[in-house]
Amino acid sequence: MTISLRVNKTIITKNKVLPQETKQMIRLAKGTEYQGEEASKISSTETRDLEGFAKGQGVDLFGVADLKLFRPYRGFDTSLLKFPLAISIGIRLSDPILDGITVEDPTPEYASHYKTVNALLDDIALRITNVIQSKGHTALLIPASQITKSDLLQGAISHKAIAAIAGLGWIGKNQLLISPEFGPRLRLASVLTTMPLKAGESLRSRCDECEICVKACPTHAIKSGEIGEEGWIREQVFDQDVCYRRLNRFRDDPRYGVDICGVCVKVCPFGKRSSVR
Ligand code: B12
Ligand code: SF4
Ligand code: SF4
Repeated sequence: MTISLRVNKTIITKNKVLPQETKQMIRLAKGTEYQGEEASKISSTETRDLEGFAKGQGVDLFGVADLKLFRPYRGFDTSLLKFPLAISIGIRLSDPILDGITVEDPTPEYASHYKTVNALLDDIALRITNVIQSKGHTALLIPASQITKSDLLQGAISHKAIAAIAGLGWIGKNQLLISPEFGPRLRLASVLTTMPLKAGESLRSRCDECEICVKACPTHAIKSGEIGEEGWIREQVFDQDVCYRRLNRFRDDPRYGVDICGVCVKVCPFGKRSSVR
């Protein structure tokens, strides 16, 4: 029996002797995994292609995290670490909307923006997942904003950790991902995958002596701690319960209807740098 495969409009037949480059294309089309130098060349090209695709769909930030660097925390489902890599995507938020937030009023505009950006992230994460699956690899998208363990106030996996490992930014004192370009004024989603891709390198924190978010938080949830080499326990640096109670108050208000506050997002000087005044 003769098996044919269409690669870039060329029909290639299994019985024929094929040049090295063509063999590589067939393996790529089939999604075969690689080793060594060949693997790293291919993964760089594939990573650039996937980044180009994601940016064409509307993401502002794209990175790849090596999940060997992920630190499982209490309640985390370690079976997710069967995926060697995770793609982090980020969409920046609108500066005028963020600038409009006050301690008294997170604004209906931010509430609507929150929903739109979450939906867009989930949509693009699904498209990325489908591209990866069409190449024969496995991909699992983690939605932008889904609490899967309500008793622990946790999602399936931390988008911030994935983005930080991928080198898109650092985790600031406000416990948010701070990108050099947009500060914390962004939202994130992730796609866990087996596709061979080139992973990024993490950045060092640039919070230094700043404590603006610590002082601005109306519930005093932020405790001025920063991640160290040895990691940290969220509960030691952040009081998620008082923050969540405030978000719930706004969610129950028909003007907003979602879990928002955003003061610690608004005040960070790294985000304000991107704002046009
Ligand atoms: C549950 C949840 C909450 C809870 C708990 C918050 C918290 N800090 O954990 C509540 C309801 C209080 C909350 C509040 C808010 N949230 Co919220 N929330 C989530 C959600 C759904 C899950 C977070 C989670 O699982 N936390 C569990 C803990 C254990 O993990 P973690 O805090 O993320 O940190 C761990 C990792 O960093 C990890 N880690 C593991 N390996 C490694 C390796 C390295 C190198 C590093 C650095 C770290 C690391 O260590 C930490 C554990 O100690 C995420 C979406 C998601 N799936 O990530 C959004 C998310 C974190 N929320 C977000 C936002 C914006 C908010 C609010 C501003 C609300 C708003 N929209 O107005 C506030 C801000 C509160 C704050 N300052 O942190 C954004 C953050 C965007 C950003 N720039 O970072 C996210 C990512 C949603 C999104 N799609 O963008 N949130
Ligand atoms: S979202 Fe509001 S309450 Fe929660 S940490 Fe940020 S500023 Fe504080
Ligand atoms: S406001 Fe200052 S301390 Fe807080 S996250 Fe931003 S830079 Fe870091």
